[in-house]
Amino acid sequence: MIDIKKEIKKFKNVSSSQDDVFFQAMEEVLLSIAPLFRTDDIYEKNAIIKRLVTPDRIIKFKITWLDDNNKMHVNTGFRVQFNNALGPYKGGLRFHPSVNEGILKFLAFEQVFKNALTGLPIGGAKGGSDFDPKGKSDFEIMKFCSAFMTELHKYIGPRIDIPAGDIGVGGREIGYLFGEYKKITSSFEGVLTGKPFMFGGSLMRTEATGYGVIYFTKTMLEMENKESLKGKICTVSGAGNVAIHAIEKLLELGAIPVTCTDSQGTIYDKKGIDLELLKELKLKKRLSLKEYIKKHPKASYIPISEYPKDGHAVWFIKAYAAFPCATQNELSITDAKKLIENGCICVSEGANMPSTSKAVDLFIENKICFGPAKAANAGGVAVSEFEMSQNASMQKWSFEKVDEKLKITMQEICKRVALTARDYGVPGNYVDGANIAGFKRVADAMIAEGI
Ligand code: NDP
Ligand code: 2IT
Repeated sequence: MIDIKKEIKKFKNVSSSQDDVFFQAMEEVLLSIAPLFRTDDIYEKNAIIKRLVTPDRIIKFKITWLDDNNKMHVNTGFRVQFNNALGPYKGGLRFHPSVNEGILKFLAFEQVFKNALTGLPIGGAKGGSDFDPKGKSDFEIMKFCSAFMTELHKYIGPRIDIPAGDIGVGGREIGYLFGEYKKITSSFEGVLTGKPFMFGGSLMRTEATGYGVIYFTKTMLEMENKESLKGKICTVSGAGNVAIHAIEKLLELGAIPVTCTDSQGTIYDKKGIDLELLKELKLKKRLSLKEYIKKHPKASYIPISEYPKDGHAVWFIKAYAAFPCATQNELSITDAKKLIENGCICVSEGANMPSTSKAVDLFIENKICFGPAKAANAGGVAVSEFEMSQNASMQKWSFEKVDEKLKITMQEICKRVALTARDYGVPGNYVDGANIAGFKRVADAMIAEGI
């Protein structure tokens, strides 16, 4: 019988330093699915582990573009097409200076299981570039997106691979990418999701990930017989697409989200975050969160230079529930200890893998209601799939219809994960539940398709 721990060690020995995050994601999945290998040899016979942790292909390309002063720049672009057993490759694009092959491999790997959990016919992929959108003019963003698509268009298509947004890529970037794809191919088709509404975007795609996290959490709290979020203090990290819409839904449900963060600092506003101001600062003007206290002098701004050692200021604030919605590994073991010490009963991940492995283990040990990213933040990609359906059938669904379908999808994911955890003897462990449920869908499809 296969020894999962030995398999993990083998992969660790051959992985490069860039692969740290990929290894972290892979190890968690492999440890969760170990029990499946004890009762049945079908996965071992079909070499499923090796096949599942190896991406179908990694595409890497050069992007040359001109800034507003006609200075030439070169960046690297990637698309990791990980697995298409369940449907065409699907997943976002990230534009951030930290992007490298290892980060995109981890994100694409996670996407495979996340997309499987939605129950929708989509495989997993991720892409992006080390391009830094900060401080760039609209024209520079447009020129970069055009240059990026000049290469990427060769590898994507509405039945092949459908990219969307992620960090640094929102409606503006998807619009420019779509425009360039159309120009090169002369084809108006649903090759990207998260498009502006006027040319095929779905209503609610912008809100979907953040709203979805809160719908998932609401169901999880009900299933675990915990008090609802109404009237409760919540902490949220991030100040981008996911964080803003998680805060919006929390406010709608009567919760009190008191924080948001960006890469430079944390805002703590005891009265509850001023959502309109946050949207104006981050979505319209793309300014630093520091500006928030100009209008709300009683709120505090904590710069990163004042963060606790090995920790993040946002997780040191007392809260009933915490929602990490910025980036990977932003919640350390020190943060997890502090959250638990301060009486936090729920952590739900809007970002991809925001909690370190040790933090996750501590949450599980302490029976915290923990919603892992691949389940809790699947609402974004689910609505992306709704956008693909609308494009394919030339329809436009109402906001209410998409919202209702999103709600049902998040409830179903939550229930599927909870029931799987119960069936495999780990009730309340949504990490194992999500990994096992996602794995079974993908692995069974791979076996049915042959090699
Ligand atoms: P945005 O680019 O809209 O916002 C990202 C936010 O996180 C910004 O406030 C940014 O700060 C902050 N941030 C980014 N990188 C870092 C970093 N290295 N350190 C500290 N802060 C950082 O991205 P999204 O909101 O779309 O994405 C946030 C997370 O959610 C990511 O993990 C993404 O993979 C995940 N996700 C996104 C989905 C989507 O539909 N967009 C779907 C599912 C998951 P600053 O403003 O200073 O740059
Ligand atoms: O991490 C994610 O799920 C996303 N960035 C969204 C992917 C998508 O295809 O909508």
